Amino acid sequence: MEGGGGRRVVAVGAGLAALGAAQRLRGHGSLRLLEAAARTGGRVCTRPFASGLAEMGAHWIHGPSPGNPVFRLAAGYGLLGPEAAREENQRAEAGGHPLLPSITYGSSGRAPSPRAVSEARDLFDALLASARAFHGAGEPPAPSVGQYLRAEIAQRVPAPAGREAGARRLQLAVLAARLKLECCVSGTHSMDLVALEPFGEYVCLPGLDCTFPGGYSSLPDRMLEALPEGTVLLNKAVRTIRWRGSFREEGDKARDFPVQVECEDGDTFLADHVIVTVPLGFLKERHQDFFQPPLPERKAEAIRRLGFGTNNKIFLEFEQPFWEPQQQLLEVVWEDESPLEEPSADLEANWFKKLIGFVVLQPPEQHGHVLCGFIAGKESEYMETLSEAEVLGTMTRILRTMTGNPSLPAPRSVLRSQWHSARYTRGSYSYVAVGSSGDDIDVLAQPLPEDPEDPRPLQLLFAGEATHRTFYSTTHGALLSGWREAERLNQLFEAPGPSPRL
Ligand code: 6YU
Repeated sequence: MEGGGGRRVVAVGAGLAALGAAQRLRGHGSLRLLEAAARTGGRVCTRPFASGLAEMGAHWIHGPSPGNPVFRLAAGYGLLGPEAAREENQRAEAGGHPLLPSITYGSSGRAPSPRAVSEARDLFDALLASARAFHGAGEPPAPSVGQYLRAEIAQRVPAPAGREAGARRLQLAVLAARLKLECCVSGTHSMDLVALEPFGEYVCLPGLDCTFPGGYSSLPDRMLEALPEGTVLLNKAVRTIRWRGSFREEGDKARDFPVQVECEDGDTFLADHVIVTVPLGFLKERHQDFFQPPLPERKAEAIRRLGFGTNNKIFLEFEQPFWEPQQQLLEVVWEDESPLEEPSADLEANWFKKLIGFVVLQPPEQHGHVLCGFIAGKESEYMETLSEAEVLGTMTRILRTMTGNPSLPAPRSVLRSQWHSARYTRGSYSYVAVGSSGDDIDVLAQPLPEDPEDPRPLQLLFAGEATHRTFYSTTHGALLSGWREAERLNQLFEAPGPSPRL
């Protein structure tokens, strides 16, 4: 393959963006995917846990409906359950959140009034919808989603006198919990970091979020099976991409390539085109020395400005459930918290208060009695530095407090994700941060060299979730970005003109 004629294409990474590009690329001479990890799938990563499976990364298909390419692909491979296939399921508008029957626990160990909880949530949902409406508005009322929401909350939940004070405190505590949930959704430490004006540019597709009965990894596994053997090289971390060069293969002086990809193990790959699909977190940390020559300033700026934060999961396996069979989401409200007050900066003492609660893995016959907690931001990054035993101990303490049952049995086992420590990811997913906009996403996606008349076009192409303007942070955004870059190359290969230099 290496010695053959035709265009040589290398993709860096083997997550959904790179696998998607590999699926769609036509007419190339050779294609190699170089993946740093020992597995494909990237941030789609299913692991065995308890008697079932745990999704360490992507969990749901967000908006499983015909407009979602991950849904179409997964359905075509027969990877989805009967629920997802139902037409009503595909038509339902859930506004980007999985809709699950829930119960709310208060930090005092007493259940807060369901009516008060649902009123506060309705208020929050209305405010969030109004935050999305500023997209395209010249002058948004605040720079960030968090500042806007807090200003609205201060106005709409005024300080009452006397007996009402307790009800207001609960309302504020529920609103604080909702803000933390949004941090998980946006993959950020604080909604104060998420830009208000572009917030509504993210598109929620219709459909009730669904999971993969055989694990999310069954999708990249199937995509991999369809590729010729040897296309993906695992444990092949790329150290440097040299572009705008003139590189020759030993023993083949006739042909020169504009790009050389050097791996950490010393192997090199020459290419006409390299599709870079590494996560934005990796680019933020490494772009200066990863590309030689360095990226143009405009692209480097976009990398710096766009946001990339951490959302982690904590799986807990129980001998017996302490929740009712119909409950699928256990939410946690810290009754002394308020969005109008600064959260504690003492991570060691308070990291666990950022946990939003737990999703119950379904069905129990497959998974056992397993809860999946979600935690975002710096607290989540701090959690990554603790031992599993420490995480399990803290989770046991929280659950005993919340349920008001000091002898609640401790979980039998624990498993947590550590996306911020992951060297080739450095966080969970992207968001449009204060000071950036959707234009930065487009700049990030722009191929190089920038000059369309360059005689050696499309040396570097950029794919990955953070390069999709309306579906960033999702698996469908990643897949579509890979298809987009493959199509860009297909058009080049199929364009009339001089045949590839051999
Ligand atoms: C979704 C969901 N979901 C939870 C958690 C995480 C993510 N997402 P990849 O990283 O996959 O591939 C790049 C590869 O490159 C990788 O394998 C590296 O090892 C490799 N690499 C890096 N450096 C290299 C080098 N030097 N050399 C060689 N190789 C190198 N998405 O649709 N549903 O439920 C979740 C969730 C904990 C971490 C998610 C979810 C995000 C997706 O997982 C992610 O976007 C894609 O898998 C990325 O694919 P890729 O190919 O781009 O990169 C308004 C507004 C709000 C906006 N947000 C709303 C949606 C919220 C997103 N959902 C999150 C929720 C969960 C639970």
